[in-house]
Amino acid sequence: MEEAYLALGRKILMEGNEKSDRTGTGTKSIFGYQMRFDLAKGFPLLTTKRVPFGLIKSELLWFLKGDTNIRYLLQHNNHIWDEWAFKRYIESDQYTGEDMTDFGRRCLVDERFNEVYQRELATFCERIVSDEAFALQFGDLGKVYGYQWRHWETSRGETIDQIKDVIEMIKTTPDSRRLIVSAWNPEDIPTMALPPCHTMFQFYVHENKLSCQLYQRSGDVFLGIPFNIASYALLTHLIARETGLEVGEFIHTIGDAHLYSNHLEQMQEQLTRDVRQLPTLMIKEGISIFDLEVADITLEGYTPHPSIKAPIAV
Ligand code: UFP
Repeated sequence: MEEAYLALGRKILMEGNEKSDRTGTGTKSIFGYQMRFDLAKGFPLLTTKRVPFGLIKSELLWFLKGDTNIRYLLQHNNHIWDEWAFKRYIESDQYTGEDMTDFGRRCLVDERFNEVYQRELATFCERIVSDEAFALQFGDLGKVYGYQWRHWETSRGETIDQIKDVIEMIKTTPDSRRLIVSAWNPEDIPTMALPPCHTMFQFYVHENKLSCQLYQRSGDVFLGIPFNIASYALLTHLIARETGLEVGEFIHTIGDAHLYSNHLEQMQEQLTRDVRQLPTLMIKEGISIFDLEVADITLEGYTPHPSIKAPIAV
């Protein structure tokens, strides 16, 4: 199964179009790619490098709770969304520290700046956790995934809980071809810290098995995609459990699948490693999908190769 991911990395290295991008980093990219993972055969968390499953769990539970404030993530030691909230903070008139414009790129090339940036970011995160009012003002990322999944706003001023609705539809009309959750809300894009990358997903039920297909508009193949695969595999397990079904396939369809120019060597290194046995997912029985906590979800038999460090493009 992991082969499907490695084949994507190999293909981009060999055939990817050199393309400039929003972050100024530069990428190699291809357009339109699909991977299939049979979830009955194991949980698709990569073994050719360690992928931090704890972060994937807490982020997905955060989405499922409908939360959009990084405070919950920080309370679970999850820092994957920090930069997006920090960006909003430094652009506000309340930020009085050193100029942080373009921090994503500057911290890679300027060591002194990186130190100041790390200090400012750490102070920001500490304050989000300790100061609730500050968290309310600056911890919120706007109408990101959790908001669209659980509180989609209609023009009539009502809200749509897409996750509750899709669970109900899977139970009552499993043959439906409309089992869709969309995070892509054109009206809200301008207010979002990051327009959704995983834009919509659809479920399919056959022989008591639940499959899920994701359309991801943009995928950072080295850093983002390994997370996204595991996150949607976990979501498929959670929804299957909630609807009394077994797991089928997770099908990952990607629009712009890219490797950043400063991830090429890391991808090459990963491709030299041999694939190991996939882990098994364990979820505590008898707890609703909306009440699950990180400790209720565990992995058995995850013995990956060591992680490979790479800079994140913001
Ligand atoms: N990205 C992912 N997966 C995610 C996520 C972001 O790969 O779940 F949130 C990457 C894709 C891209 C960048 O490299 O983040 C988003 O930039 P853009 O909006 O310009 O596509």
